[in-house]
Amino acid sequence: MDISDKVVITAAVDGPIAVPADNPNLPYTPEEFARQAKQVYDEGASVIHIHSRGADGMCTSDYGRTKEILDAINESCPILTQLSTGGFFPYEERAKLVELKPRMASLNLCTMTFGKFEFRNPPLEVRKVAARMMELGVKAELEIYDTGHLDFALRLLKEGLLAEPLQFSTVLGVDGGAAATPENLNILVSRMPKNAIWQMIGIGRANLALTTIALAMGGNARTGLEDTLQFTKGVPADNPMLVRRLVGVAKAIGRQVATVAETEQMLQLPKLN
Ligand code: KMH
Ligand code: ZN
Repeated sequence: MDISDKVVITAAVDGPIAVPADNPNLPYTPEEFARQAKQVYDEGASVIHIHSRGADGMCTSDYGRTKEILDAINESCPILTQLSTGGFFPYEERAKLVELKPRMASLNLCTMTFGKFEFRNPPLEVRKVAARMMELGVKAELEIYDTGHLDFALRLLKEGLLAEPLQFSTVLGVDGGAAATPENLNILVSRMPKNAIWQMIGIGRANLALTTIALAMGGNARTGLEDTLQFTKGVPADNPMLVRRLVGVAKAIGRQVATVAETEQMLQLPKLN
């Protein structure tokens, strides 16, 4: 099979907002992150996107705790780690996490309304962390919630702060970002550079429909409890079942999941420094 028939599946297992009371399957101990990493890897995910969590189950930007979680995942299976620099902690604490050298880290480009939160991404700080990620060899996963975010990423590329191929995540369905519609996805994808790599992140009820559309368009796709807490209306999800369903959709339309080695090649991940 040609590599272009392959699809990178990412599992976003927790996210910055949900608490354990929202869904009992949310991982928060290093052991549980490791166990679920292995489960989603066995289901076909080659990348795991994580937000660090403390012993109380709440999100944290604590450097030591995040290291423990990353180490536990790396010991459990070969899945590629993608660490979030998002969330609602002070920007310097979020930025410092890239020093842990995950293979990838999210990079959010612009400040925005995010449901009931303000998601701060000050332009000078974003530039600093982008430059540091390049130095370290940590690939930026560019989360774009609207067209202006794509334009800002292109500006950073021109400034030499991002390396090609750009790796975009189109995030649709956040209150404060663009709505989860096929039209919005199409606008974003059609404006990306030809050599860009992209995946769909569909928030909430739009998760399954939008990731399915993205798979049919040739994109990569992400799922997990960060993106939807429910499997179907009223039915709580867990991470392995969400990945299993997405892999099933991919296979049904003739796409095979990429292994870790194929993913490294497809995403052109740099060597860590
Ligand atoms: N839940 C995401 C869409 C990130 O991980 O960098 C928002 C977020 C971004 O937290
Ligand atoms: Zn995230």
